[in-house]
Order: sequence, then C-alpha cells, then structure tokens
Amino acid sequence: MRTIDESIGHLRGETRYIDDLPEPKGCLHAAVRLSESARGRILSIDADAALALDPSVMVLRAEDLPGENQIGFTKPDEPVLPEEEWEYWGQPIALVLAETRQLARKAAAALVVHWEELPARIDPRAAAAGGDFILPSRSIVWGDAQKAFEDCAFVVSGRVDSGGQEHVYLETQGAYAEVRDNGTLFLISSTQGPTGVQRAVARSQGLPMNKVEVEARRLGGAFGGKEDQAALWASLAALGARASGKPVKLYLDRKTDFRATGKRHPYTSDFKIGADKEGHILAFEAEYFQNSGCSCDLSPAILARTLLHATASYRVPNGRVVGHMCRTNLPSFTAFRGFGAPQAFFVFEAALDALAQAMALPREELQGKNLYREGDRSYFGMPMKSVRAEEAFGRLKELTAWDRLKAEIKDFNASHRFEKKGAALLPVCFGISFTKLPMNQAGALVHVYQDGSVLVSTGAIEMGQQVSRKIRVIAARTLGIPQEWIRVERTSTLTVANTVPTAASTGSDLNGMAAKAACETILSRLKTKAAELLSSPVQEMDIHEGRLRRKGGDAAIGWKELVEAAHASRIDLSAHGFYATPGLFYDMETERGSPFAYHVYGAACVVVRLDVLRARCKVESAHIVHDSGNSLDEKVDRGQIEGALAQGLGWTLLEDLRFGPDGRLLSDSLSTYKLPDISFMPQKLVVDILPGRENPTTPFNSKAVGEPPLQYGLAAYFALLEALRAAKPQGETRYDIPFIPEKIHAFLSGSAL
Ligand code: LUZ
Ligand code: MOS
Repeated sequence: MRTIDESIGHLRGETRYIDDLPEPKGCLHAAVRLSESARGRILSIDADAALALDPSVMVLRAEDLPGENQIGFTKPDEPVLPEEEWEYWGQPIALVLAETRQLARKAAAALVVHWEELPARIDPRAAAAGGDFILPSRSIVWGDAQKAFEDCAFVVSGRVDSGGQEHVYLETQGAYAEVRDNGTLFLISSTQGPTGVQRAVARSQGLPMNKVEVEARRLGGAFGGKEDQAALWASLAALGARASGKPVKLYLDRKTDFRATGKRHPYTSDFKIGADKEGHILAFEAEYFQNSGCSCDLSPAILARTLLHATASYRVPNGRVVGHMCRTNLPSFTAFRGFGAPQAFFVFEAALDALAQAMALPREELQGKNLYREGDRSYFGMPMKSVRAEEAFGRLKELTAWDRLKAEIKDFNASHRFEKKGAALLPVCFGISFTKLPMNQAGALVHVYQDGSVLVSTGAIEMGQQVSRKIRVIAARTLGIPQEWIRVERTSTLTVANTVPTAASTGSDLNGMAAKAACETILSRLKTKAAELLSSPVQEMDIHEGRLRRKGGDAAIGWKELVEAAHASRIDLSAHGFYATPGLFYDMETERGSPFAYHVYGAACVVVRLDVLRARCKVESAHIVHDSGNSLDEKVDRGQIEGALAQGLGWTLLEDLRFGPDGRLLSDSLSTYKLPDISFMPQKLVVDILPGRENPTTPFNSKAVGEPPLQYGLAAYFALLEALRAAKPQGETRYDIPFIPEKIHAFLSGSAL
C-alpha cells in the first residue's frame, strides 16, 4: 500500500492532464472563432469555405444549443455564444468541430463573418460617468469621516491605478465531453468548480443536473481563472458532443486563451486620508472603479472582498468606501489569487504613503502606529481575534535588522550616483472565507476498503497547490494510520455533490474539515467494534500508527485486522462528511457582520536596487514573516508563499496587461506579456513562519495559505518608490502599477507617459 506523490509525477513529466489522455475512437476536436472588435453585430456567418475543407467539419452556433443560451448565474449576461452582438474583442462566436485539431482551427479561420461595428466603451471611469454599471454600487460607511477630517492635522488625497493580470496557468482552458448511455453527458473539465460546470452545462443543454457528470482529475494551474470561467469551454465541448454524437475535446492554444478569457480586474481609485499630528489615522475614504469587463461573472464577490479589505491591516475609526462595477467592452474580468484584496491593499498603502510624505515621516512609523490590535473591531464590525499584525511586523523588523538596513541603504545611496536602493515594509491581514456566505460549505466521501486501504474524495481540486497532500495528512491523522495507506481521489460530481469551487484559499480548510468529519464517523464505528474485541470501554480505544491499543496500553490489533473484523460484522466502512463554517454572518443592508472565519497575518520587507541610467530595477531581497498556523505541510506552505510572492511581484513590477484604445488585447502572447522568472526573483528570499496557535475552524489548527502572501509583492512597489526618491527627491509620485521601466523613466525624467 504505497502511494506516489503528485509532485514526483510532475517532476518526471508523467502527470497526465486532460489533453494527455488517450482519445477514444471517433473523437472530434473543437476550435472557436473569435470576434474581431470590441463590440459588433453579427449579420451572417458564411461557413461554405470551412465546410468544404473536410467532410468531418461541423459549424455550430447559438441556435444549436438545445437548452438556454445562458450560463451567467448572478446575472443572465453570459451567453455561451452570442446570438447577435458580441461584447468584447476575442469573444467566441462560433464552434467548429473536425477530425483533427489542425483542421478544426483551419476551418474556424475559414469562416467568413459579416458584421458591423457598434460603439464600445473601454474606460471604466467613462462607464461610471455614463452610469453603466454591472450591478448597483456598494458602500460601507462607519464613524463620521466628514467630521473626523476636520479634526485632522494632515489630510491628503490622490488617485491610484492598478493593472490587470493574466493567469498564465501552464495548462490552458479546456474540456472533454462525451454522450453516454441514455443521453447522459460525461465531462472532464479543467476547472476549479466542477459543480459550476455541471450547472452551466445542464442549463445550456436543457438537462437536469443528474444527467451531467463532471470530473476534474487535476489542473495545470488555475489561480482563479478556472473558478467561473471554465464553464464556457465545458459548455462548448458539451454542445459539440451533443450535436455530433461523438466525443469532443476542446483545448485552447495560448493566444486564444489570452484573448478570450478573463483576467485580474484593473482598478482605478480615488482616496482621501487624514491623521492627527502624531500620525494616528482618523479617517479614510476611497472610491473604487472596478473595471469589470463585459459581464457580471464574479465581479460582485470580488468587489465585496475589496470593500472588506479597504483599510488593509489597519484600524481606522471613521470612513466611507464605495465600489463601482464598471461595465466595459473587454473580456469579463474574473477571479485571480487575491480576488480584489490586492487592489484594496494598494490603495490603502498608497494613501498611507502619501500621508507619510505630507508628514515627512517614515512610512513604517505610520504603519506600525496604526496596525490592528487584539480586541479591535474591523470597520464592518467584526471582532478581530488572535490578531498577529504587530507581532509579525515587529518580528520582521528584527529579522531584517530594519534600522541598520535603512542606515546601510542611506550610505549606499550617498556613495552611488547611478544606482540607488530602496526598502519597504508591508503588513498583511487577509480574511479567510468566501465573501458569499452560502459558499462556505464542503462535502467528502471516504471509503475504507476490506484490505484496510482508504480512499478519500472531496471537492478540493488539485491544481498544483498540493491540496490532496494536505487532505491525506488530515485523513491519516484523524484515522491514526500512515499516510501511505490513503489515496486521495479526483473530484467528481458523482462522489461529492454541490461542491463549491476550490478558491478563496479555503480548499484545505473546508474540504479538510469535511474529510475529517467523514473519517471520524468511520472511526467511531471502528472503535465500537474494537471495544467489543478488547472487551473494554470505547473511550479507551486508541488508534495510532495503524495499531489499535487501549489508551496507555500495548498495541493489540492491527488496522487491517480491525477493518476485516468490522466488515465481517457488517459495519458500514463508508461515510459522507460535511462541513459548514460556523459563526459567519453578514447583513448587506447595514454592511455589518463577521464575514470571515479568521484572518491570516504577516509582513514582508523588500529591498530593490535601481539602475538609474537604464530605468531598471532588480529585487535584491525579500524577507517574509508569515502566519500559516500549525502547518499541515510546511514545505507546501513555503512553496505557496514563494509562489504568491512571485505573482505579487509580477503584478506590481512586471506584468503589463495592455489593451489598445480599440479594446484589442495587445499583450496577447508570452513574447509581449512578460512573466516573472527565476532571475527576476530576489537573490535572497527568507521565509520565517510564525509558531502556530489555536484556530478552531480549520483542520488541526492549520491556516489557509494560497492568497494572503500575494500582497507581499506590493512591498516591491514602495521599495522602488524609495529608491526613485533617493535618485530624484522632487520626483512626482504616481501610484500606478505595474511599475515598469517606462514609468520609472517617466519619474526620473519628469516626462509624461
Ligand atoms: N471566490 C469567491 C474567491 O467566489 N469568493 C471569494 O470570496 C473568494 N475569495 C478569494 C478568492 N476566490
Ligand atoms: Mo480564487 S481567486 O479562484 O481563490
């Protein structure tokens, strides 16, 4: 009974993704034809040339869908294929099937589309001025900001811009679909949310959900891009399979994926912040213009996370934050690791920086003075418990010998004319739970087979984050048997129904608790049997390292024998487990409540080195102090922290997602969209994990790890700002990321961009 870890297969290149699975006989390949302007009306699509290419070619459009041409669940604004109007450049408008992938793509290109241009909007502030919102705007108001600003010794205001971000999962979006017995549909989807895919396919195919089976074995990365937006590609594959009667595989090439799919939301925001003369922040206001793109998708949930992270890691007694979901003719922006929180963090840290400038104080002094403390209430009324903001911040200052580091940088800058260094600190406080309350639930199914081996299925999708490893640790610890006896199976709508997507960093929290509950059910049945076998009270039964013993006594019976005995006594060795995070509530009317199970704390220090003549910067070092609870697997957590930092640094310094004024994506390939690589990463990277504490809503007091560390990337932005100010003290600060060389040059030369 040995199991091989996923990661070994990855290293050997043996791991199979959907596209690596053998294709059944008769399998057709699908390709999509994309729209060619930001907004247009389809007059006709001439398929003659495409059909003439090969007898296997089929062309499908909206009217070929047997069900509803709609997969938008929060709002019905997401057709599978547009009937008349397309709403962004790169929207799939027709599906083409053929015997080979090359042929399908060729046929898609051979379609002749007659269309007319419609007026389009790209700019979110223009959309807001025109009142074009996805849903009504939302605001949280607390204290009395207006009055507080009057009492402030310092008040500053400004504007903050942050760009979008491409997910660049290694495995592009795709799905496989097949019609099975009695008209049921079977799909394999590269999705974080098989239930969402099942629901969308059922709806667009006019089938009940019990006739649609979706499985997800593993994904080659997702980062939020496959939380909601895998549903479209699965719905298209399903359309192909139903229409042709043959198995259909749809896989996007990289360029199509870049053009057609959503990304991180760009934000443009205004802020106002005020403090007393000691630097205590008294009031904060922000107005966020979220560029939502052409449809609703997850935008409201993302805006909610923005509004719930508006003051970042700080206590602010008075304020008002407003968020708008601005509709534009761009691909619908979607979930991306951090989910609206990084944008909010940037706005608040920028405001704090502006305040520090106005007060001529070091940023870190204002930061340190205003951090959340134990017993505080957040501005939306959540009691902040187990607060570790000051602890992490203080520990980081020790770890980096902050005062000495600053002095060294000062000396360096004084003695170097064309090179400057800068350093900045950035605290993080990130709320864990889905902002949409009903989503905080999970299920699991556990089987103990007659030979003692164990199979666990949950809704947790393995996308490279090693959640299956964590689930295995949880099951092993709960049952008291070695990990090697346990296998974690793929996620399927057959084994666990109504799953929420693996998202919001909650994958191992929610699914781990559900798996634990299922294991506990079986364990208690086994212990009852054990008590009978040992003629002892059940409370004294203890299973440890695969052996049953009386508490404090000698090992008596092996796990396998116990399981066999239980089976012979006709005891159920399977169980379903369920978990719903307790204690969550939120009142949307008053915008008050406790929407999160807990917060994750941490802090980062980044040092950058600026090459003044070339307007380039290099991240020299990053030190991170992070709270990952009682880690279920510390190596995995370190990997997540480092990976999130890489993505955060990419977002702040490098990744330049750019659309033309006509709405066409300009950065549509890996030659025009730059990603962080190994040489971009800091030469020195130190991750210090805080000792764990009690955390009752998670398995074994662990903590979620996926998203909180992405925010650390913002430290690099402020470090670069410090370096630039050393080079040009009177330079004009624009809070605008990514801070790419063009913008560095603009700062140094004082020119406009
Ligand atoms: N997805 C979601 C998320 O649907 N709700 C959330 O609150 C969330 N947070 C982070 C990442 N994905
Ligand atoms: Mo999400 S950004 O899919 O956790």
